[in-house]
Amino acid sequence: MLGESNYKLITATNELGMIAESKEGQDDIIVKNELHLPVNKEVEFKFNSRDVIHSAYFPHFRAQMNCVPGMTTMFHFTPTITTAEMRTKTGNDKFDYILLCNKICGNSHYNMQMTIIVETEAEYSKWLREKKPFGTATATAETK
Ligand SMILES: [Cu+2]
Repeated sequence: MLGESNYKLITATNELGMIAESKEGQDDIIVKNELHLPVNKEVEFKFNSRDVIHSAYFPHFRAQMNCVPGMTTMFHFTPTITTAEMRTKTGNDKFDYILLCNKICGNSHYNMQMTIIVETEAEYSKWLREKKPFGTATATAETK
């Protein structure tokens, strides 16, 4: 369950406009440049936009979804091949799954990209444990 947010609350330290009092948001993890997913587990993506229409494009997963101001769009899928397995399969030890914006949305369009690491459940759990949930006093948006 994701916490509630409002784009009007977006600041330098609250990049998603999270509502601090939202009970569901206390355990939310906020990431910036890298998202980890456990392999063979269904993932639900929900998208919002604070300004214009963007398009979340996952070329390796053959998936794309518009991100629309004022509404939530979503899709779900199950990643079945880890990043490590893909590096072996493709013979490219630098292979990464990526998420890009696929709409020419403005000045920062070139910078709208994120790496997605698909990994084993154990690796994913370890990554998750290292993250500070939104509700902890010292948590701010990760700036990796
Ligand atoms: Cu864009």
